[in-house]
Amino acid sequence: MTQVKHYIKHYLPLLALESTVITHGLPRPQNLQLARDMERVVRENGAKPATIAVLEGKIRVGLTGAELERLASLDNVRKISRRDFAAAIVKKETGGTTVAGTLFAAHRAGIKVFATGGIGGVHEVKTFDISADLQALAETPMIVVCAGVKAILDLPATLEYLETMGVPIIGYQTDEFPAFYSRQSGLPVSARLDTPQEVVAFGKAHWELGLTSAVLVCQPPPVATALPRHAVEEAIQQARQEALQKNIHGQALTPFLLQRLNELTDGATLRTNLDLLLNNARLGAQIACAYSADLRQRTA
Ligand code: PSU
Ligand code: MN
Repeated sequence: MTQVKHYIKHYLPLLALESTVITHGLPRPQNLQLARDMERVVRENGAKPATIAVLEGKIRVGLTGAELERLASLDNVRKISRRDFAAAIVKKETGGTTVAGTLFAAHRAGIKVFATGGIGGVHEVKTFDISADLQALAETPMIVVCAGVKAILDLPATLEYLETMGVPIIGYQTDEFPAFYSRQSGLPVSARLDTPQEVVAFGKAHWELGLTSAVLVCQPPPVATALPRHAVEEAIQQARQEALQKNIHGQALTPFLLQRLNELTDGATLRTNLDLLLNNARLGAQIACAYSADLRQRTA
């Protein structure tokens, strides 16, 4: 039995982590460092990390240190959303799973809690592009910890879409939807919760009704590296403009925008991105522990 299966069987705390952030979202060498740091933070907070990816055509839930290192070093790997699994399998390819892809594989493996940086969402109307993350959130009963929607996206439109799909938007210790790099967006959440136990109780109430969507837990980026909105707004506009001019679209758009923002802000957005990923890994692990404690109590 694999370690992950052992954990599931005994209701021990597991936290799923995605890998597109490693293969496409962050530059080298910060990507490998971050992947290792996230796994460490999860362990320090009492849970087992399961980073999810596709390696040579096999869906893998939980990677070894060597596998993580190899994934972080590869060029031209596939970015795997739900539509891409079969392609990677039949072509025996390797790739990083997006939020949507990770939700699919983690749920299939029996994992209940997942942490990421920022989910995908609706891009500006000029580049009609709605992330598959949103549909996956609508259909997958898991707790997903994030810092909101990546700020390169249309936040109000993304919230409208999630509302239509019935996905609860939880503000973690906040009444406001965080804006990924910034703590404020001026947009409301659908409920505020303040502890991991409250999040678990909310998820149980939601799913016991027979509702089957994810519960999106939105935690603002840490105060120390959070950026004021006006400090990133100009860079976001410029990066979007360049993407339009260069005709960058589809799966390449989000990675392009993130990389350009990092360059335009002299690394400030990258620092915030790394920080919030670790912060979300910590909260994800705490929620995984609370979920596991609740399950063990119920089944004792
Ligand atoms: N969070 C980050 N950086 C990232 C991502 C999330 O801090 O790069 C990734 C996630 O894997 C998410 C993807 O699913 O960006 C969104 O891509 P798209 O907009 O093409 O669906
Ligand atoms: Mn997209």
